[in-house]
Order: sequence, then C-alpha cells, then structure tokens
Amino acid sequence: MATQNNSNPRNGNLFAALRAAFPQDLDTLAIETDNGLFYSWRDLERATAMLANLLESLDLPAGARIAVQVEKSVEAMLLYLATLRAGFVYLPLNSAYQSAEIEYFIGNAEPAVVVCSGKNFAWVSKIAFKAGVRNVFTLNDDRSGSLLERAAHCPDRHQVAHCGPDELAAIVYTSGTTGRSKGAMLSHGNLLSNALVLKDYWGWRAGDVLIHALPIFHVHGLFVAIHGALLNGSKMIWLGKFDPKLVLQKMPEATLFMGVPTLYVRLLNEPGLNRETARSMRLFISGSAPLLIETFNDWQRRTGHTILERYGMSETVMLTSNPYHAKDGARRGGTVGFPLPGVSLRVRDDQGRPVPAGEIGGIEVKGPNVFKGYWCMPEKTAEEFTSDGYFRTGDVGQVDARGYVTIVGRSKDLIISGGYNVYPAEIEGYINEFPGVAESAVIGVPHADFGEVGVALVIAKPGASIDPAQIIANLKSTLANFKVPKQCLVVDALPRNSMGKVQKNMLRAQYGAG
Ligand code: MCA
Ligand code: AMP
Repeated sequence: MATQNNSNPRNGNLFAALRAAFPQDLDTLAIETDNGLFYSWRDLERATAMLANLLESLDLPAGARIAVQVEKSVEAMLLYLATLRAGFVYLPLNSAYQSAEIEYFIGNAEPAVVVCSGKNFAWVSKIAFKAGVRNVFTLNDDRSGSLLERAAHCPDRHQVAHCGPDELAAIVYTSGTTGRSKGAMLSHGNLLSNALVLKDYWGWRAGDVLIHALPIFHVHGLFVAIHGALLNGSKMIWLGKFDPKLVLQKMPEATLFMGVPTLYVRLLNEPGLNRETARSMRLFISGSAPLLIETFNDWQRRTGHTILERYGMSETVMLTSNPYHAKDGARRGGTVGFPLPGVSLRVRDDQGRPVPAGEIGGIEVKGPNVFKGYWCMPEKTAEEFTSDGYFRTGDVGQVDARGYVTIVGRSKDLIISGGYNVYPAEIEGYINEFPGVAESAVIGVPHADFGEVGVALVIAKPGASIDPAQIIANLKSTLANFKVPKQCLVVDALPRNSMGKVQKNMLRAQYGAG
C-alpha cells in the first residue's frame, strides 16, 4: 500500500477530495435511510476510518483488489469509501451474479479480500478459498456480518493513504462481445476529474438533497450519484431498493433524482406523480440506456420538469450531458447533450475518417476520465484505442451542427435491459451447451418497462426436441436473473448474410413487434 499522508495537499486519493467536502459541522445529517437509520458526516468519517484500518491490518499487497458482492446498504458504500481511503482497489459485483459468474470474476481479478452476503457465504467462500483468497468476510444489509464485527475493534482515526492520480481506485467489470467480461481499470484521477466536472455542470449547490434509489454495484449508482452528493456535502435519502411509491413519498424533501429510464417509466405509472409532488425538485437526471422521447415528454407534462439525459460508460464514467443551465442551451429529448468539459468526442466512419456534422459513425472519446485499460488484457485494451489515443466506445451516433450528440445505435452487440447490460454472446454460449441445441441467437426487442429485453431463438439438432421452458429454467439457475431472456422460441433457421453471420437486424424486425 502507498505511503500515508493526510495533510499533503497533492494527495490524489479520491477519498481525500470527498472528505474535504464534508460540511464543517460533522454532526449534521449525511444520510437518512428508508428503514429509519440516520448517519451523520462524523459517522461516515469514523466508519470509513475503522474499515480502512481493518483492511490495512490484513497486510495486503499494494494494489490489492477488494471484491464485494453484497446487497445495497450504507455500510456497503462505506466499505467502498474505506477501500479508497486505504488506497486499495474496489471491485463491485452485481448481487444477482451466480456462481459461474463469480468464479470468473474472482479468477480474473485475483482479489485479496472478498466480501459477500451472509446467505451466500457457503458458495462464495468456497470459490474464493479455492482461488487462493485468504480473507472472506460477510456483510448483510441489516448491519450484521463478520466485516463490521471485525471493524468494530479497529481505531476510528485513520490517515488517508497517499495516491497518485493514476493509481487504481476501482475495477468495474463490463461484459465483452466475446462473452467474457473485461475489468475496466479506473484511477483516482479518472473518477475525481469526472466528479468535479459534474458538480459544476449540474449546478450542485448548498441545500441539495439526492434521492439515491439505484444499485451501488455499477457506475451510475456507485460513482455518479454517490460522488455527486459527497463532493457537494449533500444529504442523501437512501433507498435500499427502487420503489416508485417511496420515491414519490420522499420527493418533497429532495432536490435531485438520478435514474435509468425504467425508473422514470415506473414513476410515470404512479397517479401521484405531479407538479405538486415534484415542487422541491431541481433536477431529474437519466442515463445508462436510451430515454424514449415519450417518457421525456410525459415527464415534462406531468411534473413541469425537463429530464436531463446524459451518456456514459463503465470505461469512461460520464461523457456527455444535456445542459443544466439554460444559458448553455436547451435540454433536448432524444439527445445526450454536449461532450462534458475536458472530454473530446468525435464521430468516425469505418475507415477512421471524420464524418460531417449530422452524419452517423462510431463515437470515439478522449479525456481525463477515460480508463487505464482492461485488467490483464493489454491486447484487448490496445484494440479499443486508436493510434492517436481515442477510445472506441462501440456506440454509434452523430453530432449535429449545434454540437448535440445523439446515440443512434451500437456497433457492439449489446442489449440494455432496465439499465443493465446483457451481451448476447454470453447467453448464446450457455444455450448452445444444452443437449439438443444446434445453435442460438439472442436478440434485444423493445419492452415497455425495461426498454429492451432479450429473446432467444434456438435451432434444434436434427431429430432432437427442445423444451424452451426448460432452457429458460436452466438459465435462471445459472445466470444473473436480468440476463435471462424473457422468451425462448424454437425456430427452423436463422437468417445469415453472405459471410455466414446471423443477421440479427432481420430477427429484430421479425420478432421485435411481438
Ligand atoms: C429485474 N428484472 C429484470 C431487470 N431487473 N429483467 C430485465 N432487466 C432488468 N434490468 C427481472 C428479474 O429477473 C425478475 O424476474 C423480476 O424482474 C423482478 O426482479 P427484481 O430484482 O425484483 O426487479 P426490480 O426491483 O423491479 O428491478 C428493476 C430495476 C433494476 C429497478 C429497473 O433492474 C435496476 O435497478 N436497474 C438499474 C440498473 C443500473 O443501475 N444500471 C446502471 C449501470 P424473474 O422473477 O423472472 O427472475 S451503469 C451504466 O450503465 C453506465 C455507465 C451509465 O451510463 O450509467
Ligand atoms: P456500461 O457497459 O454499463 O458502462 O454501459 C455503457 C453503455 O450504456 C454505453 O456504451 C451506451 O451504449 C449505453 N448508454 C449509457 N447511457 C446512455 C444513454 N443516455 N443513451 C443511450 N445509451 C446509453
């Protein structure tokens, strides 16, 4: 671990910057939860110190990864902050992942510490110990578990570890086109530079209160929302799980809300959503998936507020945003706004040539927020960068004459369902293993609630009979639930182009409407 120095003004540790933004009066309220808990800023300071001291007492090597698969809780957030504080690398894992998925992440990232829910300890610890992990703790969403028991014996003072801006803060796994997930390495500098830009661009100000309703194992809920509130010394109203009725109940006490489009769709289904409920709100932010123009318009009509849509990735944190201040322009539905200050964004054709304004091409980006590469995958990393250092996002879009960016599609074969990414190749790999299956294609089709959901089209081997319900049931027992296609259909053939590649656009046209 790096040297410790709390007072060095040049400490690039993200936690040092977040800590410096805590209000002067540490006894004021920092977080209020939906189950009646209240945390002061002093609680955050002390608990992160105790957890950081616990991590340091384990004698971990520099750059050790702390892999965490737990349900959402304030303590899980404190563990994230403590990991930064101690100078280690946080590795968040979706709580829906099952054993094959966890085995891959642990095998690939080789964490020194694994923290899991008590209910999963038996199988997670088995995988972890087999992979050589020495420290496995439990953390439950009711403040129980061995992690907090151990931390309770640690001192509540701690000097923030000194980190350079290029040192790793987190590894976020993002699914790969080949089906294998890649760990995006994000540095303290990547995360801090983005958080500082967003604080300014979204006009964070004194008195702001954020409703935190997103999961904290992906970029949106973990970085964008938490860094935003902490860096502004703002209170969070913390919901363990998104519940539209609860959000409406809390809205009159809040000023900011961040959600994926599904959250906005579900809130619009609530008759109680109106101008009166949203009277204290300053800003509604949407991202992680395309926001339908109907949702954008309905929201404006019902609440009087214009949703601000922004665009980002695990590899880059936030890239573009519609403006907050009217002087910077209007928030335009269907667009993701302008490149954020410091982000250089360009659109290129297949040959790498720039395309004129308004024409479609691949989106490439550069900036202090762009990640350091994929964990242990130098070739993959090199493939995704151009010779002049731009990262190829895999998103297809256009920039209009006024500079607004619109995402029109993806060159990567990705389904975004309720804000979670699903890579068809991974699901097809599992389906193709089933007895009697010759081949399969998984496509994304429009869905009123999740925006898009997966549908599996399966071809049987000659003479074999396949039970689609059995395929779905087996996938449910193997994969994170959001990855499981909502429907499985047995078909005779899959349309192919002259190169023999399955033409998924034809399948989407054929099956999308149903
Ligand atoms: C749940 N289910 C889903 C999804 N979520 N199916 C497809 N897609 C989903 N996203 C299914 C489950 O499999 C289950 O089905 C049933 O719904 C109920 O599960 P439950 O967990 O109770 O669902 P929920 O609580 O209603 O969750 C829906 C949700 C959640 C609140 C929309 O998916 C969510 O929090 N999404 C946000 C994801 C997010 O934070 N993304 C940001 C990524 P069954 O019973 O059949 O198993 S960061 C990112 O993308 C970038 C960087 C960015 O720009 O932000
Ligand atoms: P992830 O791998 O979870 O980081 O997801 C990143 C991907 O989500 C991006 O490459 C986009 O395809 C998509 N995405 C994020 N925000 C938006 C948005 N506002 N509109 C359309 N797609 C988005």
